[in-house]
Amino acid sequence: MQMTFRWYGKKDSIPLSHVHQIPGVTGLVWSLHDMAAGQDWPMERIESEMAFIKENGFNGDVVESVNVHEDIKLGLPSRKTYIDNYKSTIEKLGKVGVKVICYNFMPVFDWTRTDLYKKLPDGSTALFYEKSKVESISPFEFLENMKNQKGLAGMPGWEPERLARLKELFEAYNGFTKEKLWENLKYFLDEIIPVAEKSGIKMAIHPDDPPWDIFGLPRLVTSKESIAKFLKLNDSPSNGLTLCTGSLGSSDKNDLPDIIRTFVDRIYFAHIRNVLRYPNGDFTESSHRSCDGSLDIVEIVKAYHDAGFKYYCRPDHGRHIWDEEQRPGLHPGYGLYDRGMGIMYIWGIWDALQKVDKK
Ligand code: CS2
Ligand code: MN
Repeated sequence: MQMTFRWYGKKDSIPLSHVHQIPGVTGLVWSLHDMAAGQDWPMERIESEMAFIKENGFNGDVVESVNVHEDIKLGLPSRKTYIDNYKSTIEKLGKVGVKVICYNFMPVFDWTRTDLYKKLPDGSTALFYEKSKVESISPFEFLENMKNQKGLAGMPGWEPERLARLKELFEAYNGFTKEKLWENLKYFLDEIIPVAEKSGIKMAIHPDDPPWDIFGLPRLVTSKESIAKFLKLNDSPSNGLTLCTGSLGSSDKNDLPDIIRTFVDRIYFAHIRNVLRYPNGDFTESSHRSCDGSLDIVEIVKAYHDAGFKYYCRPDHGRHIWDEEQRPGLHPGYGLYDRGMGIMYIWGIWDALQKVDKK
């Protein structure tokens, strides 16, 4: 297993010299965060970002994300241009040695939370989802409430250009069915997967977060059954998964170790984090430790270990601890300290299992 760390580019508030001090991190997970969904990424920008990553002693094997334009999800005639741009971006990323591209196919909103700095009993803060808040208000009211939260504009999936079109997007999705979205996803895959194959790239879809429909918008990648359906849409080994335990794990219906064991051959990117679910459907992100949340991270890491998992892993989100919410320019959920501790917990389990294996 290769450990990576998500990095927001040269403007990231966390110095790379600090990332280096987390044991065993060999790769930075990167993107050109200023590119709008649907743009063809310029080769010079790709090359210079990759060169910078390498000069700093990391690999840039994993890109998260190349975002999918809404017109592709909606299946509009204009998707042709956006799919062509997507293919061209895949080819260029392949040329500089990228191995895995993470993306998602969630309509309108990427991950959704109601509070970015919810206080936990230990005084730290974390991303929090209050079910009744999302279910009782319109997406427009929801957005108004969220706009006041520090750091939101810099979060992937919540870019101001995307949100400015919210009304228009909701009109476009009016009456849009899950079947139609599956169809458009298959169309997209059949177009891009052959290009990924030729470019030596594994495409790795990120599951929907949370894994259920919100604001009347259909969501697809939410469970074991839907993952099986997704993989069958296009059987190529280049059509794979980012298995995010925290996203799938906010539903108590998902048995994560079982899901990992079932699909491990098609998992190219493991996002490992814990969530604490409440009986009313709310959930908060928690420390990685198994006893701090609802997910058994030990069993999750064991599932990867038992399968001899060789691909990439990252700790996904962390809490904000040691006053880190005051770090200027912090991306909520992406501080240094708790992600660093998450990595050490994952390595701790991994190393212990290695040792047991050798005995
Ligand atoms: C999130 C997402 O849970 C996560 O990994 O931070 O924003 C994720 O990066 C995208 O959904 C992947 O396309
Ligand atoms: Mn994730």
